[in-house]
Amino acid sequence: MLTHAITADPVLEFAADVRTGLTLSGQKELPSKYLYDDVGSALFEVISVLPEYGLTRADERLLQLHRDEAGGQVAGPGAVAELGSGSGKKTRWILKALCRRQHVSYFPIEISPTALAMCARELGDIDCMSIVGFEREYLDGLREVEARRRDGQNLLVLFLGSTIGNFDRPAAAGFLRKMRRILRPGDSLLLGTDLEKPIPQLLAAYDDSLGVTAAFNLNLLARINRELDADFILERFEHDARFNPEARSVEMHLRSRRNQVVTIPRASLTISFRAGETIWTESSHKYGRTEPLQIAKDAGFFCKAQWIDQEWPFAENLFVAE
Ligand code: AVJ
Repeated sequence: MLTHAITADPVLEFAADVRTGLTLSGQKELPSKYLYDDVGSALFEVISVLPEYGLTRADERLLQLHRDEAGGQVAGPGAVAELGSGSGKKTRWILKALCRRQHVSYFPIEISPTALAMCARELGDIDCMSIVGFEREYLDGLREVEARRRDGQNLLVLFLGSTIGNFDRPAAAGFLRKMRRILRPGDSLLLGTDLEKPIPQLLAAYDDSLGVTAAFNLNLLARINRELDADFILERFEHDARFNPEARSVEMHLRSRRNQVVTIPRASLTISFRAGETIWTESSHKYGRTEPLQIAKDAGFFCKAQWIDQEWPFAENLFVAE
């Protein structure tokens, strides 16, 4: 796979973001994208097969069932861009369906080089498909894909697994508007959105009995130790998953078990935590069934189809740029 990587120093950027997030005057926070280093990406792969976390299985079931209709959007020689390709496992169904009819250019866009490599390994054997990976933020990557696509080539954007749920509602709407401006009329977007469900079920999905999600969350502190020479003692923090009823999101926090001071040399930072104080590390917003349709409409898409999984309420939305 050909890969276009970013040139800026990722460790410096990480240090700057850690500094900004941990010196906020109110709630401390860290950007959720940093959960996905090699260890975090591997832990998420485990989360996706846990009994409590039905989200990935629902996504996969819907993609498998509706791959032909989803792929049918891309007539003629096609291009597929995937935002946050992860392991590439569930994309396989769609790509194979498309490749039966035509040559496909597949452009995974990922900030994690490991995930990109995993995805190339997983999907590299599909005939009639070329892969060019972009180690970029989503919209930057999409702009590059847009610049490279040939005239007359239809583009299908995949944004699966309810990754959009990591944005709050206004940011999700803004993201779809920006995406729409990069696309051409007739291009399509397959968007996976996790739906609202009973709170105990949601909390179990983000605080599983094996402790994998806790490890996934705590790994962010371990990563700061590894990459920024910090001295977080992991036992002094605990995983906390809670439902925020106003935002309708599940939030992950890391709670300090005691008063303590931590130093992060490569971010030039010494930071104190009060007992019970938390670092907010991720939000996963849950949607009502028609909410994604409204957000997409406001951004300039029309809805071609929506498929819902009955076992684990989750919606796969097929939108077309107007
Ligand atoms: C990969 C962002 C969809 O929010 O459900 C899983 C990440 N965090 N368990 C999600 C996650 C905790 C996941 N997404």
